[in-house]
Amino acid sequence: FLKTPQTIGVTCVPFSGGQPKGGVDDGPVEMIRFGIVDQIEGMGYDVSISDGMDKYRSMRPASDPPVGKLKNPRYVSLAARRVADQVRAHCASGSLALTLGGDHSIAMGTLVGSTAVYGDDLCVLWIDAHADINTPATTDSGNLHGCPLSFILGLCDKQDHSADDGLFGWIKPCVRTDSLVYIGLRDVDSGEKAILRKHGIKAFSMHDVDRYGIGRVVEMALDHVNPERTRPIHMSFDVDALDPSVAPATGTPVRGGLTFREGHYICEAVAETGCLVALDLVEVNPALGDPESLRQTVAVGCSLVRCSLGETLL
Ligand code: HAR
Ligand code: MN
Ligand code: MN
Ligand code: MN
Repeated sequence: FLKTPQTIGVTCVPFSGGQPKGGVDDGPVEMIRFGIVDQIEGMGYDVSISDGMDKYRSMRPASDPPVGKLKNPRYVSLAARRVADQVRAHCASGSLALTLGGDHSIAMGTLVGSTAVYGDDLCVLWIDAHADINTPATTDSGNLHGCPLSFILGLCDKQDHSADDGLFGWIKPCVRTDSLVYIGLRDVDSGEKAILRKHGIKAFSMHDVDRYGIGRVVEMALDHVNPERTRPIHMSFDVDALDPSVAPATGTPVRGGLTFREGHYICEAVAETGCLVALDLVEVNPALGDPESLRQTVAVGCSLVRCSLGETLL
């Protein structure tokens, strides 16, 4: 694959159907308003933007009753499927696919899109306070932003969620459990812990960040999924991985998170590999908190994106 793409393909996904709080669908427009596109262009990249971001809102079905425990299942499936098409198109043209969310359920789409092009050579860095690996059977909340990885890794039982019409049948398992690594975890459900253990999925929690420091953690994480630094990387960055003092405007903040520098260090280290082919920046919710919380969170989101594209490398 082509290291360090010169074109960034941006997909804006104003979507909140994977969780109950409104406002996260305004994340992309706020990052655009803050100037993320101009900033990326200013770094010397060409930028192309997927069209029809307004369509995501109008895709909401008139009726969308739960399937099992899963909430808004048709809406999430439809939106993710569109995300997959848009991300696939960017990757296929050799662009780095940058997806601005929206809640984290959209990663079902971003990963289907990136793996459609890069296959199982692709590895995944999941930066999050949460593991987002609940299956339709283990989820308590029924919120699909807590579930994307179980679909992508092929961990859900067919009966779990396709009682009616195989709503998520278009998502084929596309990432191997040993191609995934987490950084930042600190709020993992007991059912999720069992899944991580059963499949031996590598995870660096905040405890590991405290113990080893962010430098060693990132090195160990990359060594696990990408030892030669030759595999394409998809980084899915949930802004709630950061401490709420750094990124307050998000739906499920958990204290004890990454500092401003730790978050940026991860992005810089990934940029340094030259292997980044897809980046998701999700769960910025401009509706939560005061205007200053909003400004701070949008600003840090944009800053993480720029760092992932190499802004701070010398
Ligand atoms: N584990 C919980 C659930 O499944 C909470 C997960 C949600 N929050 C996120 N995702 N922001 O990272 O409902
Ligand atoms: Mn998440
Ligand atoms: Mn999270
Ligand atoms: Mn399934």
